[in-house]
Order: sequence, then C-alpha cells, then structure tokens
Amino acid sequence: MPWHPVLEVHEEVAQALLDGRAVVALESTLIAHGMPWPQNLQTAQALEAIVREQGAVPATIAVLHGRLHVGLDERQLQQLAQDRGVAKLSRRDLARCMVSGGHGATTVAATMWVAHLAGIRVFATGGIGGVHRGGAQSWDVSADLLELARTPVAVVCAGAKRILDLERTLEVLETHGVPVLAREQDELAAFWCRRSGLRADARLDDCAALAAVARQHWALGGAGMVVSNPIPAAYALSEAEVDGWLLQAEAEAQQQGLRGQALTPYVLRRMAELSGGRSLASNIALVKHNAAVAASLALALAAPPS
Ligand code: PSU
Ligand code: MN
Repeated sequence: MPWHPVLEVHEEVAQALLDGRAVVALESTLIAHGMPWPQNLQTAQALEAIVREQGAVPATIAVLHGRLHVGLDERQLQQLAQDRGVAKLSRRDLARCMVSGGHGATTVAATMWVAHLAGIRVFATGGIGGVHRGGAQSWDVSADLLELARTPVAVVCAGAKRILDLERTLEVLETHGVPVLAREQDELAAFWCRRSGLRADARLDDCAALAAVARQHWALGGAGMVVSNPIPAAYALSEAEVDGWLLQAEAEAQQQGLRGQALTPYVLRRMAELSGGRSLASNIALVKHNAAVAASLALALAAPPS
C-alpha cells in the first residue's frame, strides 16, 4: 500500500489513487458541526455526487470508532451527520480521538493532514478558518492557516468567513508562503459574500492554469495553496445584512464565554437562525460550487502536464 498504515482507505478511493486518477478530499466538520440535520447529510451526499459527476472520486475524511477513514460509505456518512457525540478534530485532537475509539469530524487543518498522508492533493471545503477579530489580543488564529503553511494540498474554498479578520488572515498566509489564488475576480472571496475588498495574490480562472501553479509550487517544495472560489452570485448575501447578524451572534458568544473550537460552530448556527435559513442556503451553495471546482482541479492535476 502506498499510503500510511494508520489510514482506512475506502476501496474506491484506494483504486483511484493506485491508478493515478483524480481524487477530491472532503472535510467532515462542516457536516457534523457546521450545518443542522438533515441538511448536513443531504449536503454531504450532494458533494460526493458532484465530485463523481465531474469524473473524480470523493474521499470524505473522518474518525469513526477510532479509525481514521479516507472515504466513507452511505451508512458512515449518515452516522457522521446524525450522531451527537462527534468531536471536532483539529490537528492536535486527531491522535487522542483515535486512541479513545470515539468519533470525530476533521476540520480543514486535520483534513489536509490526512489527505496528504493518503496522497490526495486537492481538497474542497466551505471556508478556511483564519485570524479571529480581536485575534491580536486573543491569539485565536485557526490551525488551518498553519496547516496551509506546512502541508502540500490545494484547498478550494469560498475564501474565509466574514466572522474573521480577513486582512490579518491574508497577512499570516503571506508570512507562511501560502499562495492565495482567486477565481472569477481579483479579490479574495468572503464566504457568504463574493467580495472582501482585499486582493488575492493573482487571479487564475482556469483549472489547468491553477494545476500548473500547484505542480510548480510543490516541485519547489512548497506546501499549501488556497484557491478562492466566490459563492455563486444568486446565493450571495449583502455585506450589510451579514454584518448585522454577525455582530449579534458574536456578542452572544462573548456573553456566554464561548471560546476556541466552540466559537465557529456557534456563530454559524446563530447566523442561520437570525437569517431565517438564508445563510445556510448560501453555505450549501458555496460548498457545492467548491466541490465542482476541486474536481476539475483534481482532473487537471491527474492529466499529464502539457
Ligand atoms: N466551512 C464551512 N463550515 C464549517 C467550516 C468550514 O462551510 O463549519 C469549519 C472548517 O472545518 C474549518 C473550521 O476548519 O470551520 C474552522 O474552525 P476554527 O475557527 O475553530 O479553526
Ligand atoms: Mn480558533
């Protein structure tokens, strides 16, 4: 087996990797902690279907009964979406969850790590974590940024959430040598909103061009790469409405003393409530779009370089 012995690689994924075919890693935190039941299961299934329609193989990553799975079957996907005892696993949490025999959903950081162990180079998520507002005092900087600094995987995302301090998020990525490449526009995408007001490093719309840069970055020994893919315009929310809901959700989180890993899931849940479900519909639309682009990028990487 070419991959790491701790991994349980699903048969379909294993065969695709052996054949050098396109595989897209999908994360599980957005299923277990980012969306309510049953939309979370429907979204998880839709993401896998979208990757398949494009001709790539999906590999959702999660820990079930202490086993680190790369690629889940229908029943496992449902367990992940429905079980209340699924932990949120960042890099620091993975070993402990495996030893305890429990269930866990992987964040962007942990999913990148495991994808790399399995030999998968492309990963689709909703948005990456970043520097939280007030992060200069609180030091709440997502492990996702440091994972991008060390692990050679391309992450297709709708930028990062407007919950974050996006300017400082870009500064940290620059410091750590992580390319931030934007599709469809010059600016970094801002999750529910298309625009962030912040320029990405470059705009590259074409997946063949993105694949060429990724190949070169990795040939040089570079690590992670961000592909910023803005939310489809029909689902985008206005900055003003998002900021109103966000301010309220964040103030409540602060009153309740929520910190660390609990913060992002709480804010996402409250945003969905305050927006009457609109932020959730947007979230679903943007992740699907990311899965489609990630599949094209994985296909471009699997093709011989031109
Ligand atoms: N994208 C979504 N929903 C999510 C997340 C991303 O559409 O729930 C998750 C990712 O797993 C990301 C995590 O790694 O939020 C960031 O959490 P934190 O801010 O605690 O690092
Ligand atoms: Mn954090």
